[in-house]
Parts: sequence; C-alpha cells; structure tokens
Amino acid sequence: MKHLLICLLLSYTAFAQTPDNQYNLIPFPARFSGQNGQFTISSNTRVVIAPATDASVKSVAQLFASQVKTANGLALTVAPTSPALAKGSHIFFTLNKKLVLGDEGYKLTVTPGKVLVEAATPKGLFYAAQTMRQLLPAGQAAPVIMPACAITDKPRFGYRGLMLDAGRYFMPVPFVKKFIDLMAMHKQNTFHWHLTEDQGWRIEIKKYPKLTQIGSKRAESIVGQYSQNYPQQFDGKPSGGFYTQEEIKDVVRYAQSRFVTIVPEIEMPGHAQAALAAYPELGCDPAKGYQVYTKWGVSEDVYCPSEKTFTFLQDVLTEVIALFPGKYIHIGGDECPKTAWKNSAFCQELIKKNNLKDEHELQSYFIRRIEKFLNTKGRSIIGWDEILEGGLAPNATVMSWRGTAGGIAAAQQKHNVIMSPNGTCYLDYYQGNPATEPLAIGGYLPLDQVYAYEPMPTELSAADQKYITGVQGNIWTEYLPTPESVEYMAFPRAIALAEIGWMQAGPHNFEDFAQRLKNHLPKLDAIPVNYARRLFDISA
Ligand code: TNX
Repeated sequence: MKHLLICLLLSYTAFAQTPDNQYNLIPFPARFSGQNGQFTISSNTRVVIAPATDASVKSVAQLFASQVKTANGLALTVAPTSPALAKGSHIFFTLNKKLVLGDEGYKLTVTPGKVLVEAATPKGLFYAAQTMRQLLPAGQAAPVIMPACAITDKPRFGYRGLMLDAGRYFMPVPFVKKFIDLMAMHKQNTFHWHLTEDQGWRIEIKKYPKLTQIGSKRAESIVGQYSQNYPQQFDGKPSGGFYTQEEIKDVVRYAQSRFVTIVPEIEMPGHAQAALAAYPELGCDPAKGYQVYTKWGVSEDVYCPSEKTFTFLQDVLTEVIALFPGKYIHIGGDECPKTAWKNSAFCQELIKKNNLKDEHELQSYFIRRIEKFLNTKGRSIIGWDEILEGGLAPNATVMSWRGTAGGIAAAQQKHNVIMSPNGTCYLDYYQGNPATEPLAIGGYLPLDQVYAYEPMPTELSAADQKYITGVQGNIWTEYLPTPESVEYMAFPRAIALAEIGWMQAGPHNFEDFAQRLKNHLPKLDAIPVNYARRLFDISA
C-alpha cells in the first residue's frame, strides 16, 4: 500500500497544474485530446435532441439531465432542437449512423459554445453521457464546467462484468441499483446476479413458494471452521431475505435504462442446499433433513439428477427467463462434490444406463440437459469452468475462475469465455495488509495487481483470441454482510477492472491510472460510496 501512496503522491506532483476535472476519466478513452477553454453549464443550458428522434435517445438525454441534477444541483431541460436553441448554450445528443465505433462507441466534442454527443446507437450516447458525468466537478461545486476536449471512444471487450453474491447475504434492492449505477458510470455492461446458494435462495419462484419461505432464511449458525486455511468466520446470526418478482422487474428496468444486462445465476447441481431444505425430494437422500447451510464452504448435498429435479429446474428457469430478458442464464456448475452421487444407487444406475464413465460425466449430462432446455427457449448458458469436466455442453460460455487454464481450454474448443481468474479478479480477497484490514476470506489482491491484469492469454492463437469476450470481477460475500462492506471491497478495485475491460490493448500505466483515480475519488465521495478510503488517503 505504501507503494500506491507513493505513486499517488508522485503522480500528483506531475499533474498538480491540472485542475481536477480535466484529467479524471476512467476508463480512459481510446482517443482524447484536450483543448483550450471550457463549456459552462448553467440553468440556461439546454439538453437537446433531434425533433423526431428515437425514444431511447430521449431517455438517455433525460437520464443525463437527472444525473447532473443529482451531482451538481442544476435542473436542465431536455427539448427537441430548434433554431433558437441551437444558438444558445446546449448539449446536443444525436444518432450518427455513419460512425464506425461499434454499438458502444461514441464521439464527444466539448467546445466553449456547445457540446456535441454523437454515436451510432443510444448505448453509445449513454457512454458519452457517462464520460460527461466524469468530466463535471464532484458534488454541488459551481461553476459547473466541462473542459473543452475531443473524444473518440469504444471498448476493447464486449463483456465487462461484475458479479454480486446475494446468496451468502441478501443485498437490498436500493443497494443493487446503486451497484448497477456505479457499474454503468464506469462503462461496465453486465451485472451477474448470484441468486442462489447453499446458504440462501433469494429469488421468488411462484410455483415453488417454499424456496423463499424456507430457503431464504438461515438459522443462527453453528460457528465453525470450514477450512484450515481460513480463519473462524461465521457471524453466527440468523439472516435472510429475497427479491420478489416485482422487485426483480424493477431492477431489470433500472439496469436497462443504464444499458446493463443482468445475467441471473441459478446454481446447479451444487451450491443448492437451500433449495433442498425447501424441497428435500430434490436431493439424493430426502430423509436426511436438509437445512439451509449454516457454514461457509461447499455443501456435499447437491441436486440429485432425477426427473423430479429436471422438472423443478425447468419450471424455475421458465420463471427466471420471463423476468430477465438477456440472452444468458448462468447455471453455476462449480464446486459440485460427488459424494452424494457416489452413494446413491439411483445415480450409479443412471451412469450405467447412459454409458457414462463417472460422476463428472454425470455432471456434464446434467448441464447438457439444462442447456438443451434453455437453448430451446432462445437462451444460452454460462457456467463456471468446472463445466469443462466430463465434456462441455455444446453452446456453453465458460467463466474461467480457477486461474486462466479453463478459459484457455474452452477458447481452444471454440467456446466463448469470460475471464474472471481468482488471482486477479476476486474482489473478496484482501486489498491491503490482512493484519489491519477487516477480516476477509483470504488471498491478497491489491489494486495495482488488479490493474496489471491482461485478460488475453498469450497461449491463444490469433484465431482463438476472439473467444475471449471479456472480463469480470467477483464479489463473494461470505465476509461481507452489508452493502457498506461490499462497497469497501469492491471499490476502487472494480474501477480498475472496468478500465481493463474497456481500454484498448497495450501496456497500461498504473501511475497514470492512480492519478486519474485520485481525481475521481471525490466523485465517489459525493455519491457517497464507502470505498477503501483509508488505503487511498488523498488528503495528503
Ligand atoms: C469459490 S468462484 C467459489 C465461491 C466462493 C469463493 C470465495 C466459485 C465459482 N466458487 O462459492 O464464495 O470461492 O472466494
């Protein structure tokens, strides 16, 4: 951490002449050219759009106006353009189909008289608006100025994600929205919502009410040690909560307005003990008396691959599909202990009947059946890299978490990959000295190490590189019971990953990033965000 502080101070000296809001863009744009002068926003400034424009352009412009209101206290009017308005101070949002910057790129031209915001799509306009949001001063400061500049920008990767584990601890809806807005502010576009776990089921399923009546509630815990590597860890308190379908629809709409796609995760065949507590007949040993798991770590009790289970999961997924319009459903697939299947006469029979070699192939059989079902509904699956074991389902996307080997193997098999290796993307790991930081799961992942991550494996041939679709940070919450604790671990490391996902390939300079971050943190203070402030003491 000392290292970071020194970097911050050193680079502060280098840029001390630059007003804070002239050099604070994260992710940094593909092309940026600073110009003389500035555009001043006042209550006379109009946000204008072409008269007969797309409704979504209007929503982007309105959202920008509301963000300026929140951040700077200025109420801007959004209006169709007219000759009179074109003469006054204005910010013009316009679709320009001729731009060849992909569906997320944009051009932003800030001059003293006006601001021109151009993109081929509303999504591109939205990202330009997020750039403007960053160019404006933090808080209520007046005057509200944007430095003159010309920006041409587009992302490197199409998938720029963050995962939030709402299974270990329920995360309330207002916080989920705040989290999504913070993602969008840094141009991340995919929110992976981890909704089911051994320790809690968080999504209302109308056909199976006990999932939330029973599965969302965790009893007082048996404080225990799940691994000798990790310290004592349970807070011992009862805990619970779930999202109603109405709340989920509301969050989906909120995310859509920020061009964030939600990937819901329904874990299978493992990490399912909360579901078994609700419906024991889905396990291999229903008489066992399953409880929502009151230890961290991985439960041995998993779904039995029976017809009852497949019917249940298909019913659950049918409701999930109706709630989430995105193409991808994450089906988990990680850490599925095979003990229960080994001890089950039914599973052994199933293995024989289907000419499978072992329990790994049985897991593959499980995932393939679910994939087939989802594919017939027009959806695709994402699974953690364990889904490679026993053979990949034909159309699956692999999320590589146990390092990068799984991702590399999947790309070589011509499957799409999202890189999320624990060594560089696990934001539940310590970001500072474990002796003085709040108790965490373990690991050590300081900000500069996150920033140094290069998602494209050198092992891949040029032809296979296209299967690496992007990068994701994961926030597992075993040690993060509250929104505040999540913010502390997620920020600013998630912002470093946002830049890694967006900025063009090439060496990234940490000192430069740290300088921009220093200028950017007051914006997080203004929201406010409980980022790991004490590790980034910028008052010096
Ligand atoms: C592994 S990553 C898990 C999670 C834990 C996490 C803790 C993955 C697919 N499984 O269940 O929460 O480690 O860092």
